[in-house]
Amino acid sequence: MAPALSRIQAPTLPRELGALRYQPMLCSYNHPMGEQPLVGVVMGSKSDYETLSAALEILRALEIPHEARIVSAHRTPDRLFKYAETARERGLRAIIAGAGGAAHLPGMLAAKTLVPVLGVPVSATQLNGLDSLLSIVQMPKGVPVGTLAIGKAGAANAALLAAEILATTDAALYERLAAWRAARTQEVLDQKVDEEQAG
Ligand code: RP5
Repeated sequence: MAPALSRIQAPTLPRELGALRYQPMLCSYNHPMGEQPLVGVVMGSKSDYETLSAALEILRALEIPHEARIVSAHRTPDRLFKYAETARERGLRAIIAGAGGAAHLPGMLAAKTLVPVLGVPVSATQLNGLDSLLSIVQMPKGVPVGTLAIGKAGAANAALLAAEILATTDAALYERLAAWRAARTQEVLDQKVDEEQAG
């Protein structure tokens, strides 16, 4: 785990990120968090956990209440419908859905709820996630799924995108996100190249 992920540092923004500084007047209302899950992380199989763990890691680091569930579109369709149908009343504000192969899970969830669905293609077959990417990204007009990159990078970005959605109405989360981004910038600013190693 990257050291900065385990603990959120004070939001000292590098000059490059000055524009990210939180401005209260931009936030018209504020929804501080409670204990109740705001983000649902759903995967088609336990075998997807390694990929989706990248999303869970980010949600934990940003202190966003969340839940993780295994829901298969083709093996547990009734569970899928129930999850999507109850998502809003249970307080979920975003759903991250990862699946491999034909990957119907994100699209079918999106078909049954207006809670935003962020799809993560998982590399699970001989096609290395390309099958899943095309399946998730090619939703027909009218039922959107926000599609991220294949694998762990996509899972991490799905969590960051969910956090950005929540931060539009949560000032404290905005500050934590700004700090997280600042830490990523600082990591690069601190990098040095050993010319011999670089070849
Ligand atoms: C998909 O099939 C799952 O999302 C998983 O990526 C893939 C393989 O599932 P298992 O055979 O490992 O259960 O439905």
